[in-house]
Amino acid sequence: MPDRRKDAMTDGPPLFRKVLIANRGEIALRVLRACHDLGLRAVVAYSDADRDSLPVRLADEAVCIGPAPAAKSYNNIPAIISAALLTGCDALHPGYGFLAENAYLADICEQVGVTFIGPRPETIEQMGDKAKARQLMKEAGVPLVPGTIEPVQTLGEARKAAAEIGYPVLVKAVAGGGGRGMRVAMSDAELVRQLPVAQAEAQAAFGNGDVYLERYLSKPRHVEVQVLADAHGNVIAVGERDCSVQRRHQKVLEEAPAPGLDPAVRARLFAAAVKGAKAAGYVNAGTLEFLLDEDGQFFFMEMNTRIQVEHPVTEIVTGIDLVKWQILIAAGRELTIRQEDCVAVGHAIEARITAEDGDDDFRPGVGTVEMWIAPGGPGVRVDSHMYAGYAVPPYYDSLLAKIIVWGNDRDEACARMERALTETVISGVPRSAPFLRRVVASAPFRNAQLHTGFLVEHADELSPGRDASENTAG
Ligand code: MV4
Repeated sequence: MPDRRKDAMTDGPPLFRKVLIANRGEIALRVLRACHDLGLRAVVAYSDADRDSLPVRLADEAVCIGPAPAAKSYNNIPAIISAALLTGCDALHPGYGFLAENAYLADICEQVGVTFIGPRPETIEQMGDKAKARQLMKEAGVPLVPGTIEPVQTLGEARKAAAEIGYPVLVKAVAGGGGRGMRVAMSDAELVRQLPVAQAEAQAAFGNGDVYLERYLSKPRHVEVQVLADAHGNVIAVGERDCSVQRRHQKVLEEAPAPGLDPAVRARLFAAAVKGAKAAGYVNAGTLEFLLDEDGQFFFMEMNTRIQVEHPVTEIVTGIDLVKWQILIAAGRELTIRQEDCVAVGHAIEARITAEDGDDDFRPGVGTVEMWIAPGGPGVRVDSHMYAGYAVPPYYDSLLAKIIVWGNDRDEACARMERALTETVISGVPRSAPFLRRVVASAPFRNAQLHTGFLVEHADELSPGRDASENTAG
């Protein structure tokens, strides 16, 4: 039996001796698979709660980094660095969440001779400060939502700025994020009332009362662009994703390409993303988030300096293995993919299955998975660390599985997603799959009437008991 780890990627300088995977769940498994595809050995760092997990079982080595609470394990920088050094790792992949966007971890890695598989610490820091990121993109000529760059201090200042921007305006907390601390003002009179409320709210929530103003876009789409940038100055826009179907700022369904996007708008979006990433001196995989309005105008929101949960939809339509490229780029390899190669073929959709009851306001639940029948067949990929008998730990996010489907066109992808979600059986823990199936089967989703308020707007028609054909076991 030949060792698949010997023959892969033997051209060019050696990649890494061993990679530490400082994460858990499906993304730890995804990174492990990329390592194995590249012929690399990997060590999974795990907490007490994940001792029996699938990534630990499939890893070449595993090392315990502490007790179940993330603060003592997955967010514990000294424990993670020690694990890397003790196991002889010369690279570290942070996955997403936890320390993935922690500039300090990236910095320490550099200092102890472990390659951080991600951007430089300075880039992480810069993009982590949303005001700095906006300033940088503005200077680079990437469009921002019309508004103030600097915080507005006084009511007089705010009214003057709002009159220039044009109503409705959105008051946003400088220190905010995830939609917290936003207030809409439809008119000057409303701004007079809302500004002090927004400032007080921001002060209470973030310990910083600074707010700024933007034109309020009424039904924007969330469209983000995946970029890859190597250490030699090559930057490409791999593809865009539409992630408008969100619930309380948590993405629920993502797809690629963005339905109905005018090719000319896509070309401008890609050019803006490449320009922004170049201006940031970006290296590795990253994502620029934009709001897209109804007339095809787009505006930069923020840049994520990590691999994202929804990266597979881009992989599926482009055939580009993004996690593999993260590792190759970190090892100093030059991109061999050119911009012209980044063409979406067909359509991909991802559904996030969580241990939350989609029929009961996404009530989270813990417990042990009794039965898990994964969907399959043509055009179906499942990224999951779940197995029958798996105990869902209460300490971390409740993502159980990502179901990703491909179709020749969006209709076929939707039909396959409906099939996949119908085949899916998860028992023992609450799950969101039946709700997702209703969303995918709904007329507004089929018609791609996507915007960030989609689930709120259609809440009634997506509530349970409206779908006679539902598989109650699933
Ligand atoms: C907006 C907006 C409309 N107009 N900005 C919410 C999270 C934050 N990062 C940006 N957000 C929004 N900013 C202007 N000028 C609407 C949202 C928004 C949203 C954005 C992306 C994904 C889901 C969302 C859900 C509600 C509101």
